[in-house]
Amino acid sequence: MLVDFLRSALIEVDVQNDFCPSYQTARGESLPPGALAVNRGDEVVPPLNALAVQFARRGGKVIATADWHPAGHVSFAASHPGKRPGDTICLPNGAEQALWPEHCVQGTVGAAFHETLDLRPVHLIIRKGYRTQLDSYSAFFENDRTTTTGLDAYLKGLGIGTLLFGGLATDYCILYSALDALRLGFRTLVLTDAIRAVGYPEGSEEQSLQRLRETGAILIDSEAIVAG
Ligand code: VGL
Ligand code: ZN
Repeated sequence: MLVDFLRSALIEVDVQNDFCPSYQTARGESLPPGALAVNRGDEVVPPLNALAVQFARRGGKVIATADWHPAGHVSFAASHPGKRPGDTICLPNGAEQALWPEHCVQGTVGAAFHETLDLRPVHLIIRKGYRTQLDSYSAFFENDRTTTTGLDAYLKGLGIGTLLFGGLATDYCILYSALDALRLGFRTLVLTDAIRAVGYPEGSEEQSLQRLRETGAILIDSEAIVAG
């Protein structure tokens, strides 16, 4: 068996409206594209839903993460006079911070999970990036590399050794979450049909997949898990 469900968790990363393109809700309303819409971002939902049901049924854990920023967050270009999305700034601690459009502001429609994401099988929701001066791409550590979300301890406490990642976006939150997972000693699978990339800067999707492969992640189609 590819995955021992009892010792595995599915991590559904940031499947939120602001990362999704325009779509029709179940009530027939049209939602505009999210503030940081990822091309075909909503396509991650069907494979994630299918796998989440399998996980819940077979005793695995399902965790959803959410980017959850306060208004005026350090990662918003609008918080820095004269800066635009795509620019970078140097933080007081010397680290580089990429600047984005305002996105996933706490409590807004943009920060809500995409309405087609099935939350019934989800055991735990991890919110990240909710400190004004600190961004977080990884589900494990905020970008200062020391502030923990508690996810590592949760998983280790349950004896979970294998993680499967899907969601948004390949070149940011998936990349940094999966790299941290590898560093923390988890067997790390990235679901190639259940991720989509921002694609900025150019080539970032291919570079991210390459880096994940080189670091030891297993890139695999989610159907192989369901079938296996
Ligand atoms: C993300 C950019 C900014 C992500 C979050 O979820 O990949 N990307 N904030
Ligand atoms: Zn963000």
